[in-house]
This record gives sequence, structure tokens and C-alpha cells, in this order.
Amino acid sequence: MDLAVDVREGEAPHRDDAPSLYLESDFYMDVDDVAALAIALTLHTAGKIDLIGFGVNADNEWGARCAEVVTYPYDVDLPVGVRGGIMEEPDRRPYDHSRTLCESYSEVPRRHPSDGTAALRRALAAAAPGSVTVASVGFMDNLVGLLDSGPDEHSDLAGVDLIRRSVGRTVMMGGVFPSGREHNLAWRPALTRSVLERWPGPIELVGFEAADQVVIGRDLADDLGQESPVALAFRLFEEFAGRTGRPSWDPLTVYLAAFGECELVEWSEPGRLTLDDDGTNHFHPEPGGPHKYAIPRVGPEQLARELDGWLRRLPVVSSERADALRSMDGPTARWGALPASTRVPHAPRR
Ligand SMILES: [Ca+2]
Repeated sequence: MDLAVDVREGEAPHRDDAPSLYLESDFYMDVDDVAALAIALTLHTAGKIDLIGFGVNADNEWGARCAEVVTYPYDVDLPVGVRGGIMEEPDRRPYDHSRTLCESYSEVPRRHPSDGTAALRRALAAAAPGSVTVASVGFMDNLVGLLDSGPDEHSDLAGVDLIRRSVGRTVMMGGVFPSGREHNLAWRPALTRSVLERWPGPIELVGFEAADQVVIGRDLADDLGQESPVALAFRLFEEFAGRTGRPSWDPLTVYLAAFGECELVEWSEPGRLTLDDDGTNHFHPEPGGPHKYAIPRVGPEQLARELDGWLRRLPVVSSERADALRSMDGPTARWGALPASTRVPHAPRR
């Protein structure tokens, strides 16, 4: 596979003081999740974060495997956890970039994802106290599983106490501010409420409106090459959507999880987020409240330039991984053999 990469010379950057980031995603259909994972992997290899785990919290048999496919060219040893420990329901939608990526890069070595809650518990137990930033860009299933969990082989602490011990920051893509209805929070309102009301620490939220105009990933193959799984995911999405690029809800969340306070975004006054039964959210200002939301300080073009800069960086890999990639077939070789149905669009989710 002629996949464009930069070959690393020497050891990867030392990451002692980089924040440890655990990324939770409804990874299977929307390409902003793919971009978020790609940016997290690049931030990791650049020494800006220590990416300690990736959780899939969506009902789809392809998500965890697709995460392996996207991760492989970045040469990062990333533990993957998946909701329920198995991939539950075959996806029957006619379009699904996750399935197409899995089929296009079938030679990527298979790992075995663990249960999403167990993966979180293992990562938090192994981390230094207060060192973990949880970034959530999807649903709440694994986070609720963690909240409900009891002591196990990874830790003597119950889930709430383990979060209290290990998590320093939590950044979540979800909601519309100050009020509205957004997919991540509205998908299963009872689970969302469980996290908002029980999470033992503050939650910084990135609302739909913060990134809706921040479009990234246009003509991504020009930078990452046609063989890039990330570029292929964008190409498939663009064919279905009939427009190029994608708003950066999830990438902006990963960026803010990595860099915290920055010149591009400020945070609202503290408050409390509540949820109606239909998933509509309301932000109530409250001194010392547990929630706040992101407010861009700059225009969408400037935010997009920053995020695109990270998304478009080539993977930096060992010479061994570069050799392994070269020996594989890629989508260009496989494309003609893929079922035509993989390229038929479906309705967008948001
Ligand atoms: Ca997502």
C-alpha cells in the first residue's frame, strides 16, 4: 500500500508532562469521529498528549475494528474498549464508511477489543492520581458503565471513587448552548442524565454551535494521500453528503481536551446542565456549578486552520511500520472488489 507517512528517526518524543487522554466515541458513521481519532493520534506522536485508550460506545459491529484500521498507520499501541465487550448489531444501513474501511484494509492485524467499562477501569487504575483527561465525543454507555462499576481486578475502588482518584478533567461534545437539542445528549436521555448528575467532577462541554461552522478535512487526500483510511472515510462521506469537509464538533473537543485554556476558545461562567425527557438541554448559570461550555474567541476559519493543521499531518511511524504498510494492499487495489452498496448514501444523523 502506497500510504504516505513520515518515518521516525530515533525514539518517539518523551511525554512525561503531557496530559493522559482517554477518548470515548460513537465511532462508526460520522467522519468527525474519524478526524478526532486521527488528531488524537497525531497529538500523541507529537508528544502533546499521552493517548491511553479509546472507547467505542455505539451499536455497530464495525466501529472497534474501524478504529484499529484508522490507528494502524499511526503506529500507536492504543487499547480499544467497546460497549458490552462485543460488537452487538450488524449495521444494515446501505452506506457505512466504517464497514468500507474494514473491508478496504482487511490486512491490518486484528487485535481484540476489551469491554468498554473494563478498558476505562484498567486505564484509570494505571494512571497517576488526577492525571487523566476524559474526552467524550459520543454516547454515555461506557461512562455510565464506569460510574456503576464495582471493584475488580484493575482496582479496589468503585467506579465513582476511581474517577475521583484519576480524572483531572472531563471534556464532552454535547448539547446546544444555552439551550437546544443535540444528538449525543439526546440519544438516550436517561444515560446522559446519569452522567451529568453523578460524574464526580466538573464537565466542560463543547456545544453543537461551537463547531458547526468550523469545517475541516476538505480535499484531505491531497495531504494524506488516497490510501489514507482517514482520507477514504472523508471521501465516502463527501460522496454521500454532496459537499466537502465536515464540521469539527469532535476534533475541537479533542483539541480542547489536549490544550485546555487557549487563545482560540474561552469557557462560560459555571452552571448546571439539565435535560428534558426528549433530550433538550438547558444551561442554568450557577456559582460553583459543575458545568461550563466552550465559546470560541476567534472566527470559524481560524479554528478550522488550527484543527486542519493537525488533521493533515502525515503519520510519523517507525521504519518497521512503514515497511509493514508498504507490504499491504490498500483501498486502491481493493476498491473495484468492494460491494457497490457500500457507496450508497443514507440520511445524515445531524
Ligand atoms: Ca461523535
